Amino acid sequence: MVAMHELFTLPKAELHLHIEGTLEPELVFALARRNKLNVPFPDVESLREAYRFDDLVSFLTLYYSCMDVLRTEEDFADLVTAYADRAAAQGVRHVEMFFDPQAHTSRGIPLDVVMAGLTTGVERAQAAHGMSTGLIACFLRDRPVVEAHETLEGLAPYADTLLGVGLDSAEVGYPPSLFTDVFRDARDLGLRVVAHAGEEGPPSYVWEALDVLGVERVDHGVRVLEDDALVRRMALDRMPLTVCPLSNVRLRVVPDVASHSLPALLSAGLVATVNSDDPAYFGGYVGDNFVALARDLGIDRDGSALLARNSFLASFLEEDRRKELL
Ligand code: ES4
Ligand code: ZN
Repeated sequence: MVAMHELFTLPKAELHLHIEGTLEPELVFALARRNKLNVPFPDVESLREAYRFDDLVSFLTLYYSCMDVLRTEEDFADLVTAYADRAAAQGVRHVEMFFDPQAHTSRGIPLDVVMAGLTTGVERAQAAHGMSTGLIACFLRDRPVVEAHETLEGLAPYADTLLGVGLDSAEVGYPPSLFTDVFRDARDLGLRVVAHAGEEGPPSYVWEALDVLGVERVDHGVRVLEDDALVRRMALDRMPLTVCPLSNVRLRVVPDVASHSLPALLSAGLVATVNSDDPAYFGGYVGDNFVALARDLGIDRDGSALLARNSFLASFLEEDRRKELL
């Protein structure tokens, strides 16, 4: 069996990572102290104990509540630094990082504070680890569509700093087509577009993400296997999927890693990648996801190398950097 250290040193790109989902309980308490805030848990252990979820929505409740400790530019910069240090130790050479502007602006944190902090953080990651980065702003699909439009207006001055936009939060009941106009405007600003689809939602949401939003990559997408025509379409287009095995287990999309459909996605000819999603909440960073796949699904050295290669192919890297990393 392939050794754990080999999977950690294997160079890879991470393409599905919510920076707010890297907030470890220790950092929640440290930032609360710095900002003179109360945490509604007595200590780190009891907060970590609360990281047990029944589904996506039960996770999101805790995820949005913990991020209340993120207040200042330095908080956002430190969050990115803590992630980059851990990710670099697990072989991440390039990351396309999601953030949720509305989760901050809706509680009174100005977008310029968020952007300045994240920018400082990614500059530090580049300097410390030679890690390249892209920022992807996600719209919260369970909030009013008009708010997504306002958010894109707020983001427009940062279009040069941003890689793209995405769509996340509670999926079922919020089909991608609600965001048709927002995504058209984002594409007009020259932004790359992705969306979460087919995590808990049906294959029809993936069709909409492709045909209506014009996404260039599908986040999660594990439910595409329920629709043969969709699988054929995505294989033919080499449309990448950002799969998050430990997330799928923790949010009960699948019962365990051993029954994950990643091998079936690869056999169907899809460009699947492995990612950590919200590593502080789901029990591991991207290297830990590779280790779980090796242990529980028997993914060997060649399989892991293919997944790492797919991560660079599915990235939005510029060609010189892609060649350097491949
Ligand atoms: C998320 Cl796992 C997942 N799905 C949808 N939205 C999210 N936001 C943060 N993590
Ligand atoms: Zn996600």
